[in-house]
Amino acid sequence: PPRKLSLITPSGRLTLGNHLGALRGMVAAQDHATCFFGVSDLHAMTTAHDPAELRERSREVATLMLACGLDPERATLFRQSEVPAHTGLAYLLECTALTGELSRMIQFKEKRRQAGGATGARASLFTYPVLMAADILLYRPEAVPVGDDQRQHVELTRDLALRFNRSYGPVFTVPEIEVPPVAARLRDLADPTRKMSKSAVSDAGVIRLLDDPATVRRKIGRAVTDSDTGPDAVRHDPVAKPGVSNLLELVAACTGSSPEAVAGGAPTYGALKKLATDAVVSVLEPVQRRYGELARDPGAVEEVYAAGARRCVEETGPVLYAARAAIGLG
Ligand code: AQP
Repeated sequence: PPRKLSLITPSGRLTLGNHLGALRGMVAAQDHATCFFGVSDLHAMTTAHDPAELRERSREVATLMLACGLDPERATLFRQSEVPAHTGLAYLLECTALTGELSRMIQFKEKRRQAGGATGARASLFTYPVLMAADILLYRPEAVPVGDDQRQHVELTRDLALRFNRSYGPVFTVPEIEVPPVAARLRDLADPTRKMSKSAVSDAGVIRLLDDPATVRRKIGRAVTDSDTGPDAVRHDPVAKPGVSNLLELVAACTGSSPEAVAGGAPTYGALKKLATDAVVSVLEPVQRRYGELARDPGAVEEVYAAGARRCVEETGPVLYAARAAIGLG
C-alpha cells in the first residue's frame, strides 16, 4: 500500500474547513494506505504562543482527530514533539539547506512581516520549511499531495533530499508532488475573499468543529451575501457572488451534492442559510458526540498517542540513523 503522511498544526481550534478539506480525506485514506497522522505541535511555535494554550489546543486537536474518525487500529496517530527524529533530522537538513533558498520562501516573507519584521520573527519561522522537510522524509511517502500554499515547501523538500543523496549517499526517498483531488475550499463566512482559517483573528466567520448548534446558526445567519434581489440571486458564481457561492459549496460539501443542485433547492438567501445551518449541524453532531465521549477518558486518548509515538520512533529511527551515518556522525 502507498504511504501517507498528514499533519495538522494546533495553531487554533479546528474548523469545518479542516474537517471537509483534510480530515475527511484522511479518514478515507485509512482504508488503502499506510497512514501516519500527526499533530504538528512544533509548527505551532514558530509565532508567538502561550504554553498553556498550546497544550490545550494540541490535546483538543488530538481528541478531535479521533472524533472525526481516525482509527488507531488502521492509522498511526502521533504528536510531532514526541518523536525526536523530527528535530534530529531537521538539524542535519539545516546543514544541507542554504540561507538563500530559505529566504525565498513566500510564506516566510509574509509571516515575518506579520510578526513585525526581523526583530519580531522567530528563527524557527525561518527554519520551519526544513522541519517540514524532515517530517516528510522520515516517513518515506512516495508522493505528497499539496495545495498551492505549500507547494514551494514541498519543492524545497525534494531539493534537500536530492542534494543530500547526491552529497552523502542515497538515504532519502524523494517524494513526488501530487495535485490533490479538488477538495472543498471553504471561505470565511464574514470575509469570503479569505479562506476559513483556524488562526483567523476574528471568530465571526469561522465555524469551529466544537461550535454548538446555536453558534452555527448565528454565524451562518450573519454570513456575508450580497444585495442581489433578482429571481436567480441564489446561484453559484464564485467571482461575482463569493459569499453565496461559498454557502452553496459548504452545503454541497456537507451533503455530498453539487453547488448547482443546492441552489435549485434554495429559492432565497434565508432558505439557503437554513439549509446550510442544518447541513453543518448534521455533520458536526456525530463528531461532537464522539468528542464528548473521548473527552471523558483523556487517559485513553493519551495512550493512543503514546502508542503512536512509539510506533513512529521505530519507523523514523532507521532513517535518522542512516542520515547521521552518511553525513559523518557516529
Ligand atoms: N478553509 C479550508 N477549506 C478546506 N480545507 C482547509 N484546510 C485548512 N483550511 C481549509 C486544510 O486543513 C489542513 C490543515 O493543515 P494545517 O494545520 O497545516 O494548517 P493550514 O492549512 O494553514 O490550515 P488553517 O486552518 O488555515 O490553519 P492556520 O490558520 O494555522 O493557517 C490542510 O490540509 C488544509 O488544506
